[in-house]
Amino acid sequence: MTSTLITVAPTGAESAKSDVPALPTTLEELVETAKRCEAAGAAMIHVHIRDADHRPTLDLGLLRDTVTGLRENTALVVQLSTGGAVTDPFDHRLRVLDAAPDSCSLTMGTVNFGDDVFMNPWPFVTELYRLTQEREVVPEFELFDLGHVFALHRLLDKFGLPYGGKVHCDLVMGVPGGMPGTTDALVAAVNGLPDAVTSWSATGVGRTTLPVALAALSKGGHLRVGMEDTLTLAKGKPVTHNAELVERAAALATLAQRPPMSPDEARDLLNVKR
Ligand code: KMH
Ligand code: ZN
Repeated sequence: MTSTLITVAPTGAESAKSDVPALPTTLEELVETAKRCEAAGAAMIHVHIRDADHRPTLDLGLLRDTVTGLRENTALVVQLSTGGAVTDPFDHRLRVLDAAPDSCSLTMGTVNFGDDVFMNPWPFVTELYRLTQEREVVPEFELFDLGHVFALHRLLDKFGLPYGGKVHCDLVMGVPGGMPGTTDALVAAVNGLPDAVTSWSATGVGRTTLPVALAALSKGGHLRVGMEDTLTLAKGKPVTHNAELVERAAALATLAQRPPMSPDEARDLLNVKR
């Protein structure tokens, strides 16, 4: 392990633009964010988009424009969220693959999500997985809980490897309802990963961001950071641009003797379609 994949998740579906004006919600803001985050060390972008009223949407035309805009302006690996918002119907979430991203998120089970429920029943998980294989899109398995780790064993045993043959996971920690953002939980999850896993990253929501990043680096993992998961750099210090979180992650990774990898290295790591 010589370098670190830094994924930026700049927007998410949970925060309102009116509450967080620094959240990139237009295509112009997203592209500007992507360029600055790439310069700061990000190699992949995890994308949720918003409509003209800054509300989460899975509109296919906007998704396609977003993939095009990011490809034209950056070299980042483009990963579209198939999680969307907790209110998005399954058919809209499946349709995300029609926008032909390099990668997509694929959550391995249902999880309580604050006061809501993020629904990922097994038949949906398997249908989405088969679709990624058919469309040649590399999934990133989102693991919010230890049970999701073992659901990944079941999925790979039954349906085989993803497109490209690599298996990349992201531990999403500290969601109220999922596994906590602690070193102990991270180690338990990583120790339970299937042998077929070739790389993994971790992200800690809210104040678990730093402990999770440090634990991930020391356990040999990669990093996901961004305003989807974290809105403050420290108590009372709001993030004013996603690049600040990427810069901090890059500094930590460099300190750990594992500097950020380039988008081309990330393409090799994940074996996305060229
Ligand atoms: N917004 C959450 C309900 C993903 O992008 O795949 C789901 C989420 C996971 O963010
Ligand atoms: Zn997401």
